[in-house]
Amino acid sequence: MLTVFSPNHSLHHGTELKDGAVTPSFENPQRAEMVLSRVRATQLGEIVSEREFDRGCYVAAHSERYVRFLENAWSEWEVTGRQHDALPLVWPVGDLAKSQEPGFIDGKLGYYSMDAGAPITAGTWEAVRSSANVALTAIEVILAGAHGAFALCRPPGHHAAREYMGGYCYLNNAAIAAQHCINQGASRVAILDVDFHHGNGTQDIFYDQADVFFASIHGDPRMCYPYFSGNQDETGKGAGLGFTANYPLAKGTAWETYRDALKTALARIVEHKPDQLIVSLGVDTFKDDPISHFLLTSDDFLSMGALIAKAGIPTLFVMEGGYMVDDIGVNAVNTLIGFENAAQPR
Ligand code: OKP
Ligand code: ZN
Repeated sequence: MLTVFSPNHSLHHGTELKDGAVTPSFENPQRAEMVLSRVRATQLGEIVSEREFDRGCYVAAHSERYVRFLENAWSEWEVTGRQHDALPLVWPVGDLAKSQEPGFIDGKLGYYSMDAGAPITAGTWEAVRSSANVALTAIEVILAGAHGAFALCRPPGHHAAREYMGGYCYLNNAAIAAQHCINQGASRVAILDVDFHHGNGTQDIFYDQADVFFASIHGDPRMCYPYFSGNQDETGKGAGLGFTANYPLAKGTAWETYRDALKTALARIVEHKPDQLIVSLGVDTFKDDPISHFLLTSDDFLSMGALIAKAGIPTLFVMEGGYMVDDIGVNAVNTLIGFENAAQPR
């Protein structure tokens, strides 16, 4: 299987607030390098660089003004004389209606975010747009007839909604790839999100669309980040009603229970008859992940890949989370190898 990778990911390395203290983010550059070395070591296939796409491809999944905010945020922050990462500190919740965009960067940061987990640094925009270009380059390989491809994206994307960033995510790489399929003529697409955390951003982007089916398996939001979405009763709205499916699972879930949810989600996906499947591949469901609470083993990822292959749909894997850096390469690539070994070439 072909892998698309951009070295520009390393331009983004931020901090986060952990238990009230500023620390280096769990979402660090080493993550992508570990996955890349494993792709090489296992000879998964060719590795190519991303190509350029115009911003219209990002605006297909986000608002124009949000993309402009991301593009300009660091320079607007820097000009105020601050050097540390730009982090939001105030949000327009409840009755503080989001009627108009603030004129000052500190206001904009809150206006366009769900949490303080997506720091803006000097290299963030360059890394973010390269990550989206990685996903777009890889989906074009699928559109050209490949049965599988791997977008080694970093930063990840699934918490990024049409108009906000959060949880290490800025542009929603999987959503951008999915909408690209539709814009290139696909009738229906499905997105399967197997990251430990609910893909609230992807859900937001496609919530009222019937052409993109979204299924997410994740830690129950009553106990797990992002807390405010991912319940089973969230199934879409308007024309999109019935085209979102959530499978929240308890902390401590291991493979057997996870597998049943995965089979159920895949059955719904097959029923949708998508032309393409995009997998938001977070491997933070791993038993030793430092910020998550499922118990999957490295071998379970082989089984996961095989089950996904059995759906028989051309599949793009898009890298999302996974924070046990020592094992992230094995776990991500095991999913791809499991898929390859079980896939029927077209
Ligand atoms: C991004 B992805 C919980 C802290 C949560 C943010 C997690 C973002 C995860 N103790 N911090 O879905 O892997
Ligand atoms: Zn995650």
